[in-house]
Amino acid sequence: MKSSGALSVIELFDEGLHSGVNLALNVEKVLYREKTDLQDLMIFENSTFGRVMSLDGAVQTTEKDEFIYHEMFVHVPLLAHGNVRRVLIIGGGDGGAARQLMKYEDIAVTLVDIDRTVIELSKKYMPSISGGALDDPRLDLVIADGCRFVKETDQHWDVIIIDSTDPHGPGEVLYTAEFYGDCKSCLAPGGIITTQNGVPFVQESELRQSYDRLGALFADVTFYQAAIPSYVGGDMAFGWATDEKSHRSRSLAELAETYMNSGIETHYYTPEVHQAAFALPLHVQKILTREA
Ligand code: AG3
Repeated sequence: MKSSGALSVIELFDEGLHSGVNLALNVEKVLYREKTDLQDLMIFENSTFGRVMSLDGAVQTTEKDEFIYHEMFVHVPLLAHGNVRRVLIIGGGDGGAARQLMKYEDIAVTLVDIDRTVIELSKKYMPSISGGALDDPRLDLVIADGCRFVKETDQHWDVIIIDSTDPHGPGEVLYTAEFYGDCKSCLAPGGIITTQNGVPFVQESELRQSYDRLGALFADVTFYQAAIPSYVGGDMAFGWATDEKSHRSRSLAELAETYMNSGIETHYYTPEVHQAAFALPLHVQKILTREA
C-alpha cells in the first residue's frame, strides 16, 4: 500500500481560536515567524490557501481567499453609500482593504495600524494582497493606536472600516462602546461603519455584544455575512452601523447601476451578493433578539 500523503506533512498549524473546534492547516514552509512586543506573527505557505498570515495563533488573511473578505468589507459600504470620498481603515495593515479601495478613482484613504511589522511583512511576503496600495499617494499611513487616533482626530470620513483581529489581546479595545462612540464622532453625515465581527456560529457573544453597543449609538445596525474559507465555523459576520437607513434599502437596480458606473472589477462581489448578504439566517437573528 502506498503511504498516505499526510505522512509527509512536517508541521501543522493548529489554530485553537475557539474552544472545541480547531482549524488545522498544513505548513509547507515557514517564511517568517517572530514574536514582537505587540503580537506573535507568522507567515507560512499552505497548499490550499497559498501564503497565510497568522497573529497570536489566529489566521488573519490568506493569499487565496482574502478577496472574499476584503471585497465584502469594502464594496458593500462603498456601493451602498454611492458617494464616498474619504475612508478610514482601523487595522488592516496587510493592505487588503486598502487595495480594494484604490479601485475607486476619487478616493482618499487613511489607514491606522498599531503594528508596522504587519505592514512591512505583508508587502514583502504577500505583495498581491496590498497590490501597491500601501505605497499609493492616495493613502495616508499612520502607525498608531486606533483607539487614540479616533479620539484625538478632528477629521471626518464617509466610511470607517474596522479591520481588526478578534476581540482578544490588542484587538479587544476595538470592540468597546467607547471606541464605537469615538468612531461615530468622526463619521461624516450619512457615513457608515463596517466591522469584522467574527463567525456567529462559534462567536455568539461577540456578535450580540457589538449589536448592543452599536445599537445604542446608531439608527440602523445589523450584520451581513460571507463565508471566508480560512475562518473556521461557517459564515462570518460584518457589522453595519449608520444613521442613514436608506443605505440598506437600495434596490438591486440601484446597486447594479452604482456598481457599473464605478467601473470597479471584483471577483466575489456582485450587486446580488451584496443584497443577499444582509439576509440573516434565523439562528443569527435569534442571537440578536433574544433576552440578554
Ligand atoms: N482581520 C480579521 C481576522 C479574523 C480572524 N478570525 C478567524 N481566524 N476566525 C484580518 C485582517 C485582514 N485584513
